[in-house]
Amino acid sequence: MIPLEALELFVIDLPLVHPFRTSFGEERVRRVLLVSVAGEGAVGWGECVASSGPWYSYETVGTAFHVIRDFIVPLLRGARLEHPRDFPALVAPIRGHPMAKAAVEAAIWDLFCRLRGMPLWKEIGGVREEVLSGVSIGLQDSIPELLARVREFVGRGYPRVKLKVKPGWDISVLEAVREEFPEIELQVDANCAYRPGDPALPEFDRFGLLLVEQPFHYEDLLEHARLARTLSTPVCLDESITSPHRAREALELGACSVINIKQGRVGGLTAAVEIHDLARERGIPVWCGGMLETGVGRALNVALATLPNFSLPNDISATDRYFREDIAHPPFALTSRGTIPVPEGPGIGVEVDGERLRREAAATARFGLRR
Ligand code: NPQ
Ligand code: MG
Repeated sequence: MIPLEALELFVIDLPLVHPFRTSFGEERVRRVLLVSVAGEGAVGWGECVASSGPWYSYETVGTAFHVIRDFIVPLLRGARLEHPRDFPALVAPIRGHPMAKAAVEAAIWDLFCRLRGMPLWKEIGGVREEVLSGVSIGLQDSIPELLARVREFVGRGYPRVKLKVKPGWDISVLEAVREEFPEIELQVDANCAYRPGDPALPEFDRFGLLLVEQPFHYEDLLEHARLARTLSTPVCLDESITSPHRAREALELGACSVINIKQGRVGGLTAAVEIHDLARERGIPVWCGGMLETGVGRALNVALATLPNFSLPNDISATDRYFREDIAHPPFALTSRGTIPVPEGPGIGVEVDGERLRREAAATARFGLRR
């Protein structure tokens, strides 16, 4: 049985090295919620991928704090878990709130693996010791500024670039990027910014893109299916895939031919692996998305992306693409092969700077888990 003795929550604000802008807003500081679960002298860590506001999804740092404190902790008190995979059933009575659940599940996976002296990536059946890296570049004020950013990241060795697009910031941008970089692996992410019938959509086929990510509203699987039938560029879903159930629906409808997997968005690592397996059975490639994670969440993404069907480059960049000083150590760095190496240590393989967390946290809470 997994020894569950105490759960702690920490909210911390980490300044980003560069503002990150999407079709739903701009972030200059990453407000993060970290979860630790302690037992038998070991501590496991999880990061909640919710952000400060309900823009990417309805969850926020505030709602996740509330749901963990008032609903997940009471279910966890005295709970008997043989394996982290038993956690989703325990929290199933709570409807929704996948990011809150995922953060606690992640801390339990890390604790479980650390107690066994086992790296997490091996425990879930990973097959590689480095994962393909990629960089996501936010919306910019002008095309010259965007080109300078692409130049910078290509120069640092990123083998794949993802551009944020929205109506009015799409075709002219792609023409300019393709003119200077005719060969780089390129893909676009609209974060739901388009309406069906937008004249830019069929134009995406001119640019040799790896995929187009989440063009339409997150609830609209049918319009994605319609687009997927007419576009030769693969359609990938992100925001729409909120569970294994929804992934099955999307694949059945032909709404996508690629899936972006984020363990937080789908309710945890167990659900993420389930979606990976389902996609694999159907010949659908997957890749790991990013949520501006600290080293805690980044390490979990790296472990997840070692699974066999993660065959496209991931939104897993080096630590210094986002933060000057991470809360977890050592930082992740890019290899000359355009990959991120998988840490060797037990659990997620990074160590959290607990002293700094306690010193700088904007909020903390501690809960005993024994009956
Ligand atoms: C995506 N991420 O794939 C997301 C969206 C995103 C790396 O492109 C704060 C917290 C700001 C989470 C901005 C990337 C965010 C965020 C964008 C997630 O759609
Ligand atoms: Mg996305």
